[in-house]
Amino acid sequence: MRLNQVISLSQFIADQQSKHKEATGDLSKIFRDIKFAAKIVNRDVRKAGLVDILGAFGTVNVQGEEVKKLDMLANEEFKSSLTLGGDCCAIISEEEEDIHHIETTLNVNSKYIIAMDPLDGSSNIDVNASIGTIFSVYKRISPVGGPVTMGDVLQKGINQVAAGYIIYGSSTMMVFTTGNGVNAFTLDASIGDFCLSHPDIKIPEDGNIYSINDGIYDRMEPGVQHYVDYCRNSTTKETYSARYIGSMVADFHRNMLKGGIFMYPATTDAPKGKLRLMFESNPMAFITEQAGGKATTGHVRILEIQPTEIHQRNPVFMGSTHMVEKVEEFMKQ
Ligand code: P6P
Repeated sequence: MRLNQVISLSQFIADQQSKHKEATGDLSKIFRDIKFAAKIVNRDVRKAGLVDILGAFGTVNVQGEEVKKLDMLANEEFKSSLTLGGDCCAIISEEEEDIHHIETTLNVNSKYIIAMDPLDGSSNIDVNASIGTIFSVYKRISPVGGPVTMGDVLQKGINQVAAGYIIYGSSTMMVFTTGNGVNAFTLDASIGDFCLSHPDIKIPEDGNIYSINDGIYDRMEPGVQHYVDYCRNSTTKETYSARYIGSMVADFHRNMLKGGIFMYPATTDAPKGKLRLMFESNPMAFITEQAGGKATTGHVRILEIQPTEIHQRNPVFMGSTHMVEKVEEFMKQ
């Protein structure tokens, strides 16, 4: 691809910013910081296979340094980049119990809050399966300059200013929305930048891929079991394929491009499901809806849920609209 055909992530963000006269450029700087950390995490993830050289978690490597688990490393990388960038006043992370307040002179006067799962699916690293970073951007509600409150971080998903993920797969891609559709950028290591590769992604209304952990079938509610049975016994005209690798970003990304439904239902032993509202469900639901799909708990729109706890969980059904509506029908019966 000739250089003059490439739209870099930085250029795209600058173009988007120019369309909003009121934009201050702070959100563009948040994306700058996320992009920087993503490139560092990408480098570390790609080295993970060299654990014998680098040393496994909890050991001391050949340089005499403590080796951190990659998800903890990713958490530190994103926190560090967002702190140094100066435009984020607080972070909530799947890796941390409470709000991480950023109170440097610059950051304390910024208006953006980040919710992130720094490295989702990290149990897949050892088997070299795709993993990802998931993030949401919110504007604080309480006055800038004061302490960030729980009300600032526990906002409904409809309040997201932006949401995205980075997938560390056969290629490294950054996929995000700022409320004007979904665009994907692929990292070109030779120039060290993300380049627009999938403009204006739309999820097909129908699909034939259903993604769910079949191993929890017996613990699912009957309506979800009936939908899985429906997919398994599909007639010749609607042949379904089961695709599930146990890494949400990878399963979600495939379904978004090809059409399909990703499900993590409530079970008898986990009545709220497994996935976290603030770090997985809300960002992926925002992206889903912006790409023309549907994202619910099987009963209510995910983006309308009023959070009450940082780490709360919820059942997840998201992807092709007609497939989500179909499972909701079974769940109503
Ligand atoms: P299970 C990874 O641990 C994760 O949070 C998501 O990325 C993934 O979709 C889900 O859990 C897999 O969970 O119970 O099917 O292994």
